[in-house]
Amino acid sequence: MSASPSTSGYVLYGTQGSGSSIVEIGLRWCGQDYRTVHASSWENASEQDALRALNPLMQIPTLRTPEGEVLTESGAILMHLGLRFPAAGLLGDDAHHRDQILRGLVYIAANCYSCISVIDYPERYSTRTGKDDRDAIVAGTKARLHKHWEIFADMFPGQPWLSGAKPGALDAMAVIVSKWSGSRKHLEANRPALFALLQRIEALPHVAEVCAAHWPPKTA
Ligand SMILES: N[C@@H](CCC(=O)N[C@@H](CS)C(=O)NCC(=O)O)C(=O)O
Repeated sequence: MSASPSTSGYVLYGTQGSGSSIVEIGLRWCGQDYRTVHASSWENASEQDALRALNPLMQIPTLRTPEGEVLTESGAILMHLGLRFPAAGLLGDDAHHRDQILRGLVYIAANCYSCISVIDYPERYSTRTGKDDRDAIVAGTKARLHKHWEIFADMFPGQPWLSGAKPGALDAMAVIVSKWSGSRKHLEANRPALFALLQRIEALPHVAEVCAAHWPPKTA
């Protein structure tokens, strides 16, 4: 991930292919300058001490605001950006859409992103250490994750975007979290309308740029 020079803007801790991409989309939609710091819990050759000092969970995205405040939790960071830069419209343009965007952000964080953590680190969620036990946790959690996306699709129809008349915070969160653990493939087969909407979100200018940097097209 390339770092854009900034001395006074936002500082985003993250790495390629991770949830820090959610915040990059939000920052770009708000026209905010930011600098990235390469850090993750799984890359020893990254700024792990600095990340741990800001976020003891060592999770990314972790964001330092221009004022030096530390923000974690992707949904909360998008809410912060939406409230601070209302003209960008991340939280919609009326109370009804705002309420549904907040609901959707918490839904994805609580029901989808949380499953990704279990799938990535099943050993954290079991007292059993055998491979079969881990495999069973991963398989069960993946099935539950896909169910959660189906329910999301039924509850949050595009109007025409997930955030309402314009793409916003819910679109940024959904487009990235749905990239993991076979969710898109599952939606393609089971909820094609949401799958198509996610493709449209991914084609939006700032989203396409961020996704190309985080998931570079494979060269044959
Ligand atoms: N609840 C957090 C979850 C963040 C999260 O799980 N991030 C992953 C990367 S996409 C992470 O840093 N995992 C490392 C770990 O848990 O050790 C959020 O919504 O931002």
